[in-house]
Amino acid sequence: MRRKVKAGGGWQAIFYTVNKAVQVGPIKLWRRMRSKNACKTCALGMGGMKGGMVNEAGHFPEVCKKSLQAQVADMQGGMAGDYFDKRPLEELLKLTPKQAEDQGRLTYPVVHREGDSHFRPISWEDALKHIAAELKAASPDRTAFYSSGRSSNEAGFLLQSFARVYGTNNVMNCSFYCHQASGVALKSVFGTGTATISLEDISKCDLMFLIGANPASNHPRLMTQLADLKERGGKVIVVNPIKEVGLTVFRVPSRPGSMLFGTKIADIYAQPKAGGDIPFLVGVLKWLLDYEKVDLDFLKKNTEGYAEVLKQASTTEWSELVEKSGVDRATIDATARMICESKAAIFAWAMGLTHHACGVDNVMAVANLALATGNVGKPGAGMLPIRGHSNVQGIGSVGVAPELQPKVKEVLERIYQKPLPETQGYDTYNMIDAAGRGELDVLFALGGNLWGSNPDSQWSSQSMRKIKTTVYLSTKLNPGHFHGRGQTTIILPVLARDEEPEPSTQESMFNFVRLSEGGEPNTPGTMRSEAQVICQLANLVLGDKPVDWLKLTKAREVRKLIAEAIPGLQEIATMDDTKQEFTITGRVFHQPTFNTRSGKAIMQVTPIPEFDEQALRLITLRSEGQFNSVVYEEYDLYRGIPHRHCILVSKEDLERLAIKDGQRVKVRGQAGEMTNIEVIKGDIKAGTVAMFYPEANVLIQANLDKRSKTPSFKSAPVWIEKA
Ligand SMILES: Nc1nc2c(c(=O)[nH]1)N[C@H]1C(S)=C(S)[C@@H](COP(=O)(O)OP(=O)(O)OC[C@H]3O[C@@H](n4cnc5c(=O)[nH]c(N)nc54)[C@H](O)[C@@H]3O)O[C@H]1N2
Ligand SMILES: Nc1nc2c(c(=O)[nH]1)N[C@H]1C(S)=C(S)[C@@H](COP(=O)(O)OP(=O)(O)OC[C@H]3O[C@@H](n4cnc5c(=O)[nH]c(N)nc54)[C@H](O)[C@@H]3O)O[C@H]1N2
Ligand SMILES: [Mo]
Repeated sequence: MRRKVKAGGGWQAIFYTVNKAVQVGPIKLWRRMRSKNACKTCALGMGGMKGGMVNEAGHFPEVCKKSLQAQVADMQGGMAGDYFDKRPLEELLKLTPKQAEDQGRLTYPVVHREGDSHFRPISWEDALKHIAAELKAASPDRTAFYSSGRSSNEAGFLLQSFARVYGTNNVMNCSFYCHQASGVALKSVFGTGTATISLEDISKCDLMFLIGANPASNHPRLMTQLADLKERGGKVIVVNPIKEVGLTVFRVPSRPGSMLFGTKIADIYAQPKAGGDIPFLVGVLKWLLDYEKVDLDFLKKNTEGYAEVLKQASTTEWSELVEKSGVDRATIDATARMICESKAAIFAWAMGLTHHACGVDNVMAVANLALATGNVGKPGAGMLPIRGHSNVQGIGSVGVAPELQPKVKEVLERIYQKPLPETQGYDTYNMIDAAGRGELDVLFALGGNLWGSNPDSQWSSQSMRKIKTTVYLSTKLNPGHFHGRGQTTIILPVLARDEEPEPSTQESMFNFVRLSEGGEPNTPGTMRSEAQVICQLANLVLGDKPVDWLKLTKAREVRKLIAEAIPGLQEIATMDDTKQEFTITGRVFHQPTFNTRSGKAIMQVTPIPEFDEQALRLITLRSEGQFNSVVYEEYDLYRGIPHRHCILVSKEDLERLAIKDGQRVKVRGQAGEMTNIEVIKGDIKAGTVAMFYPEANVLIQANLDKRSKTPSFKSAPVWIEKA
């Protein structure tokens, strides 16, 4: 029998917590959760100098099941010394994401060479020597440096500095597959790529417009904020093709009333087709125009380009907007009415908007609506991209991206006494593409699972196999280590941030910079800190002049350089002594003066995207029990999906295709197919289906947004075939 909960949060989260605490020892776990380190999961941010489970407003206890999952997983025992002797590559290639995660902590470096039957242990010294020799032999433009968003600002800064002093701009981070579309859109509209609000603003808004995001699973602590908003009489509008149970009713574990009765979250739940957000948002704007509810004074004073945007809304027919969005007139009208009744609205979104070939336009369409109602540049209102990894924003801030701001480049050239490369660096997709063309000799990956996050898994495997030397710095195994192997593959075991000998810093999605004090690993082994590994390698490749890289293993020294080079991060230089955490200045807008040349927001017309109407649109998403490509639980309790090889299909599509709930089918995509997939009937918009990432990446052909280079992971054409 399939289990499905009737509300998000609640007892299941508490039972899970107790269960996990028993596994690793409650006292040990409590100490680790309360240690002065930034939380490892999402970028909502908690922990740091105020102690674990405390948010930036100082509120305690902030608890979340995901945070525990990540913590317990890092506290697992280490893999046995003969682990790899006992398991040939053939066997490792069969590990599922969950199995790979459950093998335990990596505690010693291993290497695999093309043709070997097994990975085998290698000493740190030999591993680093080998990597250094390969880097020295390679031309820098044939190498690439990737970082996930879990690493610290210090490790990220060292990584990009090392890569650039060595000679390449092929530096990128996971945000190219994540919020890059938000960054591009926000930068072009407001002149800044991040949230325009602070955490405090959420407690001042009276409406949250939540589009293309599932915080019930992925940012659970945001649900506490939404429950509070509801309690003080505010409203929530959800726009999502899937009726996510946790966005309907949520039981906040730390609130007795909410636990008992559940807090109703969505006042309006609009279900567009996947990729149907632009016609929906333009429709809302059209209603506001029709009823003279657009704030024209605000637009005239504070924006450019509004006339064209309003003209698009007034000249597009209702029939087209309703048809292409999949949302009926009554829901569009109600949404518009609720927005104009609000005094301060926050517009929040995540991957449901960015993972499309029209990702940048999607975010611009939200910005247009926020501006048309005067909801940016005042307290309690503004734009909130709900970020992914705990330090993905910081990794971008410190320059782990193909392009540096000219001023940052200038300072770095002074620090490192060397002109830095002028070439256009690879973004994430380009990097795999270059590998496929045989143009990559070394790939250095600081965390993450590049293979698993990439569309078209088979193509990724084939492309990555052509890289001469691939290096992964990881805490635990994932299938990417094997399927994304190079001709030589080296896996280096690293410490998590709360185990590092040196303090490190992280930036939340509210531009708040936290200090993590580090700590001791729970598992014995030869793991090193990420920063240490980068410095040691840089020393072997570049020597100690003009920069003494080994001196930079002292995090305080790195923070001095970050403060000098990165605008807004000056205070980081003295953090070791002051322990003062801070908000990066110039990003939060409580006045409608923006960082663009004219100081005005630049509104832009968002064309209505076209889709292949013959195909189903596939959304690939996260289950309730996973963190990106890491799977903790096979069952998705929130959606009632019993395992990972399922496809969520609407009642209408089941009838149209004459298939039944529970039936096994073949799902065909542009890049590949998956067989023996169980059909699950669910409340999802007709024409749209959903499967789990990363497994479903075998189906998806890379169809990139032109401006952000983000693949359309959430509107990929697929076809269901009866087995
Ligand atoms: N527990 C947990 N927390 C996480 C993560 C995790 O994997 N697990 N991952 C972290 C990372 S890196 C990220 S980026 C975030 C991801 O956070 P989310 O973006 O919330 O994650 P997704 O599961 O990708 O879900 C996106 C939501 O968008 C909806 N959606 C899909 N397509 C469309 C569309 O076309 N229009 C609209 N309006 N909605 C759509 C889906 O139905 C789903 O509810 O979470 C971070 N936090
Ligand atoms: N089809 C599809 N594809 C997607 C997405 C989707 O929704 N659908 N989402 C995209 C998104 S939003 C993102 S952010 C990317 C995710 O891309 P990545 O960030 O590259 O991938 P993760 O799965 O988060 O990486 C997990 C691995 O990181 C390592 N790790 C964990 N903790 C640490 C640590 O402290 N230090 C180090 N060095 N390593 C650590 C472990 O080995 C673990 O297996 O995937 C993208 N790809
Ligand atoms: Mo992400």
